[in-house]
Amino acid sequence: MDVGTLVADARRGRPRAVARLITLVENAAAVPGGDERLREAMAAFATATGPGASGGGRGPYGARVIGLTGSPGVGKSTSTGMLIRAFRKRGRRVGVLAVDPSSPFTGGALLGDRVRMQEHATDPDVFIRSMASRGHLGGLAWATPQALRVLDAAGCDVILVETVGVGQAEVDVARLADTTVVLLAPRMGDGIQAAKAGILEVADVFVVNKADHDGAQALVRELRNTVAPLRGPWRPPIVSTVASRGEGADDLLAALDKHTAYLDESGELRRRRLARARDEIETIALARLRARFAPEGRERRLDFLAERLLAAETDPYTAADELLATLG
Ligand SMILES: Nc1nc2c(ncn2[C@@H]2O[C@H](COP(=O)(O)OP(=O)(O)O)[C@@H](O)[C@H]2O)c(=O)[nH]1
Ligand SMILES: [Mg+2]
Repeated sequence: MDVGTLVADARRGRPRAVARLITLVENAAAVPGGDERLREAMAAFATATGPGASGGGRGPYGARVIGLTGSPGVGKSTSTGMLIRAFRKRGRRVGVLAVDPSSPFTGGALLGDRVRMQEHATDPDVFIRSMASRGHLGGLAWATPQALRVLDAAGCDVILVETVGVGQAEVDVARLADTTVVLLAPRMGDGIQAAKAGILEVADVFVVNKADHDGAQALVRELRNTVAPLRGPWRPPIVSTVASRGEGADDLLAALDKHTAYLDESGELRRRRLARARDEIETIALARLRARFAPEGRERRLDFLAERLLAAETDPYTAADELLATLG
């Protein structure tokens, strides 16, 4: 199918076109330099999703992007399901991007669309997609913003991004999201001490999930003591939930709304989206730069330079200059 048709169909919210475009993003991430058809699609979407198009002045994406992060097993997928229901009750069109390989959404990119989300499988206003973090172009940092553009073009009002529960991705989601939800749960180690370094700092909203378990109250108190001394205009609220029973959905939604209002009023939304746009451009530029070495035999060139550096025949700066000199 040609890109023009895919783009038009995606903008009509046709799930197959949305799925195919996200597959295009995923596959292009494995190709040095990306994919020309994807470039065409992104060009079409970038102008269509700007203020005044679908966004109505809401910024580069019309959709609100909400990131959910936290350790594996904390309840991110379950909470995502709870939020889908809550936003659907409000009549919102919801996109979900699950980038957690251990997520029940995942298990093969296409399969993941269906697993465990049967409830929403026939809902034309819910798009669920998992993404694998394969690829040479910085993986998800390269692919996720483009997948967001596809979902936005499909008219999603809200996009929930469930992150990989491990490694740097756990913190990196904050650079993609308007609002970052950090989930914690009791019995997951030693409370907030066990939380990955840096993750508490990126929270706009805290969720203490599994509030049906012992230790939830203590965890809330511990968090409150951590958050209390925080200065700045936004102090992250702490919401208790039992996601598996849908309890706390209203409180969570209220906290998310409050943060959205804060983002709007403070100008922080614009600041975050500018930072996101910068990241997006830089990531693509660096990937394209890297790809330009490839035809020249970058690997061979690098091997050669590495040998010389090891043999003390050059210094790393000169070697880097020589590598850059092979660029056209
Ligand atoms: N008791 C209890 N179990 C929960 C709750 N939320 C999720 N779970 C369970 O915890 C496990 C991990 O949840 P999941 O959403 O897959 O976590 P993720 O790895 O963060 O996505 C699943 O078995 C869920 O059913 C909760 O609020 N209470
Ligand atoms: Mg999960």
